[in-house]
Amino acid sequence: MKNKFLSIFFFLTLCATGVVAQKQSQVLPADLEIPLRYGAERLGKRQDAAMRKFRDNRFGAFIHWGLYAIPGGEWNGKIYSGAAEWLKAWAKVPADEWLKLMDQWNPTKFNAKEWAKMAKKMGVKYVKITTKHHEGFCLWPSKYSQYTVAQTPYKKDILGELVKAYNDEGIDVHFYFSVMDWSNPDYRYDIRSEEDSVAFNRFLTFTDNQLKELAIRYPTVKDFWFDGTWDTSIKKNGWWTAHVERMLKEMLPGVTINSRLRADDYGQRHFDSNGHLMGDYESAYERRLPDPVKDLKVTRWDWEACMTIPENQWGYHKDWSISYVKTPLEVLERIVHAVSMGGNMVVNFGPQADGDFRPEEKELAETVGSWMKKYGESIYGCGYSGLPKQDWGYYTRKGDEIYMIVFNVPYSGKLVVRTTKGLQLLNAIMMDGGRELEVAETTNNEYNVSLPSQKLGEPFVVKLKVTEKADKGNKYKDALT
Ligand code: FHN
Repeated sequence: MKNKFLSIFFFLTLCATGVVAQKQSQVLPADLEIPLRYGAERLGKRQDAAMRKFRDNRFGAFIHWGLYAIPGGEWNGKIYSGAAEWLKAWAKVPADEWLKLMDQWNPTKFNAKEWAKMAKKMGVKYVKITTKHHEGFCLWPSKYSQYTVAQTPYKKDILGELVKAYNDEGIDVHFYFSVMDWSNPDYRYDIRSEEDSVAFNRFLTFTDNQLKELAIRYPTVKDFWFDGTWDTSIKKNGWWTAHVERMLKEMLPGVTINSRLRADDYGQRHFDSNGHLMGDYESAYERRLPDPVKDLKVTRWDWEACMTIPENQWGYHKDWSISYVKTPLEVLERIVHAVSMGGNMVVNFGPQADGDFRPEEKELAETVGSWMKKYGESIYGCGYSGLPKQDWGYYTRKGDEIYMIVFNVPYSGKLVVRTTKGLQLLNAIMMDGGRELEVAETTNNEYNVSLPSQKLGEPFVVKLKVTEKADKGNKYKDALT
């Protein structure tokens, strides 16, 4: 298994950068479509209430918490700069030795209610929790594995406590689940023999059992976010990914599932061989975002991006000085960028082994949270505006209200708004304080919004009231919902 880590990591990077997914999003003409048994379950965006809630939430937090938080990127005195949750691979630690970390799992500062309060204050509408990462350690007492919280000094069902605490604060819970499992000897990277096939089928049954267990134990879960699904073994078993999507949707009506789970009959991932999105939303934008001018095609489907605060640390790493760490402002800009293109954004947190969060993460949660408190109206329930991007920042939109989220104030103090044909700007108001701004139409479909002369400080929002006369052929109009 070990010697495969490197190639897996390269492939994983391709998946993470979305190269694999993006290449496959060219839709074939209907008469040339290839018949598929395990392709997309549906064409176009899902429009039911659960999906609308997923979309309207827009802003979420990711929690990567597992045994890797204990060494925090250091093994036998050496600091590894790769992602902390991959330390087992970087330091070539055998599975049985790695899993001995369970004896040290005792997060005495863990307080689910405090975590939920922090999330609420940050303004996130949902939290994605790693139920099980690649290492195989389960945050719930799974009866199908010996590597769970129940077998640690801590003993308690962490996942159960978190689901309850977040739900009590009105926050949706999504489950991250890694199919690839380094603790299970039946896992295979490829199927090359009858023995591989038998072992891998046992593994798929084990995975089904764990998924059913999660769905039964925690029925309020709103979403399953699959990871560790890039190996040839899984691509050769596209039927299984389609089966999992159906199984979970039958067990939990309304549940949403990410595209990363899926492979079709020919092993195509995210988008099937006919170019149709599989699962309910595209999930390949990891630590990067679509270009706001060139990549507008993403507004045709639902999508969710996720990002780390340092360059590439998901689990807790004790030394953040090894890479660039984004400022709260940079994180905020990425959230706004995603929403402006009709996507969701999930910001990752890697709690410490003692159950507390590092100071940088607490500070970020505070700063982003106070901005959301003032301007969250321009994020939640908002999406793509249909207007061409301008240098001052990003637009988001909810019906006849367009929000200008301003990151760069031009020297002129005037914000250019170029509208699409038929869309008329009625007024412009500073969201903070409610002051009406002067609007001058400069040429057809172009306006200048004059900012007040006082210093503006943090990114701020101008709310535009617009009216749309008729659809004048805006090709992304469908994306406005
Ligand atoms: O290998 C994982 C990584 O540790 C992390 O969980 C991210 C989150 O999107 N997913 C994988 C890489 O794509």
